[in-house]
Amino acid sequence: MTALPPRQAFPQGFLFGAATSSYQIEGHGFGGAGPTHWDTFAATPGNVKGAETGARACDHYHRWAEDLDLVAAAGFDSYRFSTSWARVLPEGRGAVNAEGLDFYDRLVDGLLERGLKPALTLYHWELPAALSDLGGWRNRDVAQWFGDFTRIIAQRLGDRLWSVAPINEPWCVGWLSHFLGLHAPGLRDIRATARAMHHLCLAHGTAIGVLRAEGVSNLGAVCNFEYALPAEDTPECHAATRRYDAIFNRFFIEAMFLGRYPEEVLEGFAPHLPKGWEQDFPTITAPLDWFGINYYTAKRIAPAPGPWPGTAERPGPLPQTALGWEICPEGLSHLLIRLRRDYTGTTPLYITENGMAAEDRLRDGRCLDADRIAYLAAHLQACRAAIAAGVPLAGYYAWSLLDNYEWAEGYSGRFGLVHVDFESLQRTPKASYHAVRKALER
Ligand code: IFM
Repeated sequence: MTALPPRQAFPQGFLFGAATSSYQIEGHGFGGAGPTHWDTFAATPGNVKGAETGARACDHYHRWAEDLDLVAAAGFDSYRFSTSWARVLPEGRGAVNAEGLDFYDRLVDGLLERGLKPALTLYHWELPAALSDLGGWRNRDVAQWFGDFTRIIAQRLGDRLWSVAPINEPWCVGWLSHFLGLHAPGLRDIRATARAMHHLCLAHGTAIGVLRAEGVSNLGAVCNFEYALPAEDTPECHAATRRYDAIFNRFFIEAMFLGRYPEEVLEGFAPHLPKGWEQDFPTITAPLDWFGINYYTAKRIAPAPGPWPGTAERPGPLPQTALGWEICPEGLSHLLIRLRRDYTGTTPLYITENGMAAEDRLRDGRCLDADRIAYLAAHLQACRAAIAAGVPLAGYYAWSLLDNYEWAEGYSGRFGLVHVDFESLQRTPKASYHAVRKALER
């Protein structure tokens, strides 16, 4: 069986963590949280496998202490988690749900008691339904609403957080949810997409400004990236790949670091962006202390008939995960080297998510996920290759601590280092968890 590279194979101080998100594990039905657009999206036929929701999920809301014990016992240095906007502000604005804020307060203290660095993401996709009613990410006011939510969190938790990022994977919140319609709110509309993607950038910059004003430090951003390759070596495939890459990989990082949107995206977005969008870049480019990269897969791109962007995905030759994602660790080193060169320079980088879905089953009380160990080993080696090439990579978070609610896949996409039985809610560390624990020994 492949072994994970040990802690000692990385530079001194390199940080290892496990990542989760609120709606995917907490149990949104507990503790007075307000409804979110994921609840209504899931309740609409055809959107989510089995119409499953995060109402109970892993019941982390009640079992958080046991879960943090698992993080600490694995030898991780940090835990990446998120705050649910609707748990703290059930209507998205106005009255605070004290029980919700207290929950995160206990969680942060619980992390510190266990010697774990709390790495917070403010928003990991569960928009309060009341704000969705007002247009959600399509409404420019969302930046201010998000800023107000950020201030509440900063004032309560800011003194104890190790790091903060405003929004997880803005591509998913924008493109996947408003253009492809595969995540809440399930729209397929270019005007909605252009506006949502711009407002995500504005909300990101607004939140960074609020956090700095509240004295919170170590602020970053977390975007997802795919290694985009032409399906064939033709000019048409190369052109389609450039468009795909500009939308997926360049839009947000280019806005944050260079204060512009890629020309290839403006070809489609220009008529639909909100008036005066260019004036928002001073807010969007608020300086960052670090940048987080979520990486899972490569994509083979070909042209497609029809309107912009005219791109299609083709199957590739590499082995795939249970969700059909090609396993391509070299794509990670390639992206890291490229992002450092084109955007982030000396800014420290973190892998804020990386992992794979597998059809994990318990047999005799054990889950032998050798495929996940091989996946993690190969991607950690890709990190080492990037470090050797001069990339200032400072840490790696595995996605995810627990099997959890995998959005439109319901509970079928298991990404955890720890198996969760969704009937009994029993946690069972998988072989990958034990492999991580061994690799992280000091
Ligand atoms: O489960 C998700 C997570 O919420 C965001 N990044 C990708 C993961 C796997 O799909």
